[in-house]
Amino acid sequence: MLLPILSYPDPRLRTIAEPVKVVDDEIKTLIKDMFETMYDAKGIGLAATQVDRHIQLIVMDLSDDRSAPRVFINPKVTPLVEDKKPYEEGCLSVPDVYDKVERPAKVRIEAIDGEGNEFTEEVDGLLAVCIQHEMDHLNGVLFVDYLSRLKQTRAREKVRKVVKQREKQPVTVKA
Ligand code: K1U
Ligand code: ZN
Repeated sequence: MLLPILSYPDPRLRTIAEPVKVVDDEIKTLIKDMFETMYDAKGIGLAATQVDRHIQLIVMDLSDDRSAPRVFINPKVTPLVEDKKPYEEGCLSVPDVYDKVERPAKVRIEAIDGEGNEFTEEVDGLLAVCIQHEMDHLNGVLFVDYLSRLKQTRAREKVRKVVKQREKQPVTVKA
């Protein structure tokens, strides 16, 4: 099932997510729906906050062919280096807005996967960027918060236009 994605500046995007208590069938259905929603929106990541579910759950797929789905439940992310790298970020909750954000280049992720198993991983590159972006969502933070006030105002205007345009478009039904 496709889930509606909240758009900036919706105040629900500022909600702090609660830890997941148990990886049960309800969570597994949400994970499935979040993947469907993320793939449909052509994203590489999605936090539960963005679909108005305020629990610590992230889905991600950095592959070109949707072959590498990843689930992060109750993630803890620790920077491993002081060195910060800029990356041109986008966000499904801030459509058509892209800008450079600097984040630590290497991080440790401690999380639970979609089957309820704990894992630890040290990552860099796009995975490090994306997990920090998604962690921010779970903490009510958006990448535009790192930009100037002027850029935030422009982003709000841009999103308002995109949402208005999308509302005008006819709904397409997939076979
Ligand atoms: O959290 C989100 O809204 C998903 C977001 C993840 C992300 C992309 C790039 C940098 C950091 C986090 C997106 O998937 S944005 C849309 C997108 O497909 C994309 C944008 C830039 C590069 C790669 C993909
Ligand atoms: Zn985002």
